[in-house]
Amino acid sequence: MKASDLFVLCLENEGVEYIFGVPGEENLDLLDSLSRSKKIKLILTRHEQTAGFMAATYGRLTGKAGVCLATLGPGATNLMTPGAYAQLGAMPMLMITGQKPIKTSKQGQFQIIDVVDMMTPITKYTRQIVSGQGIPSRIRNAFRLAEEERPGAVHLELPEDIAQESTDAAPIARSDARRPILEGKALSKALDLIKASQRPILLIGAAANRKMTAKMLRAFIEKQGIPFVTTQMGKGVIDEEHPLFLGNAALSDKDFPHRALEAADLILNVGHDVVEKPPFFMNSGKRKVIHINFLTADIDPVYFPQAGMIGDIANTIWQLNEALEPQKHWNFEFFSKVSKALREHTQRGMDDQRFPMLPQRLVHVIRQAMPNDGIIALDNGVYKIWFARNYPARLPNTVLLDNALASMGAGMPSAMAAKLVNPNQRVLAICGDGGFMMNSQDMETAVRLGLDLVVLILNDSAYGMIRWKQEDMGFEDYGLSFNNPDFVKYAESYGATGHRIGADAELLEVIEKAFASGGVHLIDLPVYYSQNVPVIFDEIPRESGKLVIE
Ligand SMILES: Cc1ncc(C[n+]2csc(CCOP(=O)(O)OP(=O)(O)O)c2C)c(N)n1
Ligand SMILES: [Mg+2]
Repeated sequence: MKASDLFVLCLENEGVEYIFGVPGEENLDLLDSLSRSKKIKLILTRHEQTAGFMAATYGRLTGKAGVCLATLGPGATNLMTPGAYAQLGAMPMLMITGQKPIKTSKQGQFQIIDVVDMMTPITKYTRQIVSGQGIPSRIRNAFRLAEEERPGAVHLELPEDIAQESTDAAPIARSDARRPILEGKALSKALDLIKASQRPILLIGAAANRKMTAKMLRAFIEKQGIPFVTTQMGKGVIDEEHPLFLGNAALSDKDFPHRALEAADLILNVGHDVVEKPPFFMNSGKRKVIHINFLTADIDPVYFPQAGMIGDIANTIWQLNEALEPQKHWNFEFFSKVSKALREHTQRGMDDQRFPMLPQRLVHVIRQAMPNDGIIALDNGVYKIWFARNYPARLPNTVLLDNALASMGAGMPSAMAAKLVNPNQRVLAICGDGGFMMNSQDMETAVRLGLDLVVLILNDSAYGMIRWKQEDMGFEDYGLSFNNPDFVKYAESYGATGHRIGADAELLEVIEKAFASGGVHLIDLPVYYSQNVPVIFDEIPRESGKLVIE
């Protein structure tokens, strides 16, 4: 068999459904083999970054490695950002790149950089395939590593002459190894700590979203009555309308959930790792932390947990819930105050209909437009903080945001992948005018794929997030404003539908209509960010700081 045919067979064997990419000359043998696959669909994009973000999001939502494809040199360098996005964000993804023939080459160093080496710092595994015979084991190992905890990016380089070889090797079957589970002594040590604590709290992070621990955690919270805080990437594991919800750690500190974490004497940290911006610092030494995760903790100056419960998270929570009874001396009075104050605060601005729109109001309108299972996919900008903080996520993986690499440009591609994976759910991309324009060319891909997708552009004609930090640091307003294209005409030129919002009351109506009519819609919404600094840096710290433990 031709090696490139075997390569495709091995991908089929892994259950691959899509390859997202931009092929180059060096991928043509693989492309030809792919053209005969009945199981894998090639999704051509207009930039490798889009392909990578889509593959990573596919992996994030399914737990199966998403696959993207690029050529050597410039194609491979364009995959660096989504590679880092998948790696930091723990999203399983395989990047495949081509290469000139490795045995003989007549082209000198034209387009050649050491791609395998370049991928080293942003992958779990990066290899050049040097023989057709090696294809099955390389692919199997790449998928195993991408998908195993902690998931991430892997890379394989398939050179032209290897793709053309003939080989008699065959795919290696997927192994069904189970994840290790919590060991008994770790359970009893954790039980001692929890029983001795006065004010335990749960922190729910990204890893709890990965493997659907929602059911076990819900049962745990119901039986024990321990309140919880979510991290940005832990949103939705437990319904954020739950009465024991104490807020999302969207800001770095001094918000209501941080006050709760500070007041706790024991944090049960479920699935948070330090790649996501830490919601609490351990250096005060006042609080104990139990690290509940698939793997032991990465130690950091701000994170060095005293105990670990290592193993499959859902199983750990189940074991813990069986062995533990709610303790009479647990005191959640302060947490109740936090809960009340948080709820009061997040109501503010909800009904303020001034225009351009306030982010607080925007979040409220979008929550009304989205059913519980509707998915919002956020790019990176100021609004991400407001959505993380004020948008109650009702179900797992319905708020797709990136609080790990926090790259601009991923909002619309991740929404596109979410729609492919969940064709029956509403999917809304929410992007700044800066972030949207970083990959706006792939509107064409969304239209070509016939996706039903609504993209909301928050228009402040600026890199607002940086402008806001600039203001907070006391600098002059400089170097962060730009002009935008006419987004309505821009959408139309792609065969999509464009809308411009001119008043508060129009937004909900336009979104409803856009979802009802199907196809790709672009909505240009003017936003007003100038309240960010007083609210985030003054009002929230002041009001949350008033809460005291009696
Ligand atoms: C690829 C990339 N470049 C730069 C940054 C730094 N950065 C973070 S937010 C931001 C501005 C975002 O502007 P926009 O998308 O318009 O959103 P806004 O904050 O204005 O709502 C920048 C430049 C980044 N996170 N990612
Ligand atoms: Mg902007």
